[in-house]
Amino acid sequence: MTTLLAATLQPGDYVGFTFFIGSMAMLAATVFFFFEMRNVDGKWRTSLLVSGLITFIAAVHYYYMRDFWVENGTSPTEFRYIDWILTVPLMCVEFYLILKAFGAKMALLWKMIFYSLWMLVTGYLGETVFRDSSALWGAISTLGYAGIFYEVWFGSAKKLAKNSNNPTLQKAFSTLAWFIFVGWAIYPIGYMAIPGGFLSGVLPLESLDIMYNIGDAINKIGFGLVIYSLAVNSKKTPSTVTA
Ligand SMILES: *C/C=C(C)/C=C/C=C(C)/C=C/C1=C(C)CCCC1(C)C
Repeated sequence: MTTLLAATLQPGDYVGFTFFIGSMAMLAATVFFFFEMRNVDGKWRTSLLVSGLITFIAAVHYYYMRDFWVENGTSPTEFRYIDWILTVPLMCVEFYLILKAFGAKMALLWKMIFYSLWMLVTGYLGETVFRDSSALWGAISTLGYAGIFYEVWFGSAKKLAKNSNNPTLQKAFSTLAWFIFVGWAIYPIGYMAIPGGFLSGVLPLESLDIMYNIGDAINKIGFGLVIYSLAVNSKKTPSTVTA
């Protein structure tokens, strides 16, 4: 029992590889976002701080999750959902923060947080307590996902971005909306690998963790980088680029 856990990572353990890569990537991204806070305009610092907190919370959970995986060879479901229940609402906060200057209200933030909690709590139940009916719970969970999707593609968040008349903001917002559409869709695909799920005959159960790990890296780090480039590009105010 004194062996280093890292030493138990076996050749061919691709899920384990993605846990280790994810762990390091989250750590590196956290350092980057925190250090870059001093290089952006004051009004963007909170957004960058939140980006760093998202990857920081994930880095800590990945540290536990990779050990859990190499030790047990099973999905670290609890750590996974504790991580998500903290980080997904923080991603909603990111939307709120960038839209605040253009009239976003707290009600929008609460609505998005409610949708994400709905999505995650019901997803957790389907993955654990009611695993035999994971498909049903996955469908219920998808309603929460659909709520967030609607908000950023058609709802009030979308309208605020549209009315901002700020092309830099609009570009960042639409990239984030694509993350919600394509990046977040990775998770339900992994979930469908659970026995009894729509893809359980096609995907081995290991794909669940591979998909979740890839999804986390893309979405958490990618989201943060979009916010970062928004902050950097917003520096170029019209008065400084003319002439
Ligand atoms: C950083 C973590 C993120 C962005 C996690 C996102 C998770 C989802 C979008 C999960 C969605 C699910 C469904 C839409 C249905 C099946 C159950 C879930 C929870 C995997």
